[in-house]
Amino acid sequence: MPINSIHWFPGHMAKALREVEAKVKYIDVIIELLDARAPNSSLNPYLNKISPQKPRLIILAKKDLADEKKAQKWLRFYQAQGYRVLMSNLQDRTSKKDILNALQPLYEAKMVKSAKRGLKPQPLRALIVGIPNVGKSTLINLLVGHKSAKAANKPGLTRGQQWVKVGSQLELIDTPGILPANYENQLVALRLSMIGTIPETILPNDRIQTAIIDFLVKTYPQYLIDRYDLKQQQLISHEDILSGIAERRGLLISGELNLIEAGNLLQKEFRSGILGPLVLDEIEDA
Ligand SMILES: Nc1nc2c(ncn2[C@@H]2O[C@H](COP(=O)(O)OP(=O)(O)OP(=O)(O)O)[C@@H](O)[C@H]2O)c(=O)[nH]1
Ligand SMILES: [Mg+2]
Repeated sequence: MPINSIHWFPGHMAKALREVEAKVKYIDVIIELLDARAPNSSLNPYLNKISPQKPRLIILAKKDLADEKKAQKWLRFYQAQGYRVLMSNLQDRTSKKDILNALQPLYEAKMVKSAKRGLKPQPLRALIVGIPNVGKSTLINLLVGHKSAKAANKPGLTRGQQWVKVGSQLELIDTPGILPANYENQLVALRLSMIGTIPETILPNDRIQTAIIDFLVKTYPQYLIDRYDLKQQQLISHEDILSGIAERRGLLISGELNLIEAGNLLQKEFRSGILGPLVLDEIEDA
């Protein structure tokens, strides 16, 4: 299947953005999640258009799977644009403290504003947004934990938006804003497919696996050599690489090396991070 047959629905994008836009009115800060392995590809460029003025905390999630040096370049890139930026492993409970610390100055600014108007301190209100599978629910669980009670519906807000309390200083809208990925950009769609952040059906597996092999050979050849005991000279052809993997793992079909299974295995291990930490987007792509 040619890559330009990727399904693309501008209508979905418009609807999702309208939903986020409706929530943005009630919040003080947008927490935007990006995948640290694809800090450019996992960005939804239209978010900026609907809320250019809202303070934004960008979290580069899945830090544990990312090539730290390259991800740090992206962190500095977004910082230079004036955003607060953090890199986190959302599965690590200690990340919560860093996130709350990053929001603290915004809370304090809100407190000062409330005090000037003679009001009691109000919690900072945040909306978590990001493309599918980037870690939005994991972040909500990290912040809210198990003990936290749901805040009551607040009268005065249209349709009684549900808020969840995080201590006394922060409240989250309990449903995160799901932003469509920018599938219309073919390179973006390919990279998100490689890390498994967009649905399996967008691109066929052999197309994804070809891209994974090309990327590894070019950027992280040692990962292939180390994980599958390949020789440098095997990295020249895809068939040699897949044959080497099938041989090493005993993947056979009717007595022959099963290259399809070898490709599937590589894809699975690439996504899980077993091969090693990596970043797909080069800073020059920005
Ligand atoms: N290694 C790693 N995995 C993570 C991290 N954060 C989330 N995940 C995993 O990524 C997967 C997707 O996480 P979710 O929190 O369900 O993502 P989501 O954005 O809520 O996804 P949708 O609800 O489908 O939009 C899950 O398997 C999480 O366990 C992280 O920092 N590191
Ligand atoms: Mg979710």
